[in-house]
Amino acid sequence: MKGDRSALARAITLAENDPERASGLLEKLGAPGRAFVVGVTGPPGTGKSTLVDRLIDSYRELGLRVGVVAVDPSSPLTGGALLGDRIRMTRHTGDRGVYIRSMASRGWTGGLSRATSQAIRLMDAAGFDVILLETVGIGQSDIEVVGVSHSVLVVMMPGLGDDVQVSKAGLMEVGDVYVVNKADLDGADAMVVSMLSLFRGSRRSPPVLKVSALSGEGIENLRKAIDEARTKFSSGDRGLRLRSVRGMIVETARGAAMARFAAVSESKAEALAQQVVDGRMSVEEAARRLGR
Ligand SMILES: Nc1nc2c(ncn2[C@@H]2O[C@H](COP(=O)(O)OP(=O)(O)O)[C@@H](O)[C@H]2O)c(=O)[nH]1
Ligand SMILES: [Mg+2]
Repeated sequence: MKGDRSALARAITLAENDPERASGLLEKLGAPGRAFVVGVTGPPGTGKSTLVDRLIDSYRELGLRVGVVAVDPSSPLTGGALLGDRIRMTRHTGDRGVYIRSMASRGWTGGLSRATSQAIRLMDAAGFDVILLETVGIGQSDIEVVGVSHSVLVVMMPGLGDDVQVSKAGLMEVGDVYVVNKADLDGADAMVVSMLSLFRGSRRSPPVLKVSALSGEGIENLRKAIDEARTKFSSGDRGLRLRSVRGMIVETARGAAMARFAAVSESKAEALAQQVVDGRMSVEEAARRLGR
């Protein structure tokens, strides 16, 4: 809470390795809600990490302290999971106002959702003003992690096979701002048009913005779009706070339930299988017992 970076690093490692013990620590931190949390999701390769890197600069120019949680193990921001979380993108090393942390991809099912939520609360307690959460938007659980955010960016790029990807992956529901990145490539306008047509006829009409994370084009515009929510957040908007805290509760409970299930299933399943094979129990009954 004094902003000690090595204490923060150790606390996040604890959340990754032993979320149960981390819970004890988190309970002493008080209510979350100082930091504004921006979720960044979308299919792999659309430029999320590059965009996050740009947003770091943009918020630093405003004098804000920025924390980053990247659950994409291949993130160039963090040097990838193989190199470990000590390796930072050199551009930001030495800037005490930036803290970048990758979360190991192992344990997706065993509670990365909980560890991610915990990491964000730890960064919040450590005094960061803005927290950027990058997650790969492919599976349902990957996407749900952004539920802890006050604003969610869905990042797309030209030539993705447009609308199909977005609607299939469940990305239609989660975004507050839709970003068509790689505007320097052909097909960006067509992508914007097809994104807009996806929302025609739905109740929502979130902004669809064209940017190039590579050149920096459109980044200020994007930050201003995000700032609408940040301004609301800063003025104490209860709806935004509820939304993020609700996400934290859900992700924490989901992680705990998965961990509990993983712990029982191994030992119990074998015994139940014996009973099913011997014709003493149905698969359905065995599954009910296993889930209990
Ligand atoms: N042409 C172009 N390439 C980009 C842009 N943004 C990112 N890229 C490239 O797209 C690739 C994937 O970027 P990355 O940020 O790792 O994507 P992520 O998987 O969504 O995090 C990298 O080679 C980037 O250099 C952009 O605006 N224009
Ligand atoms: Mg990435």
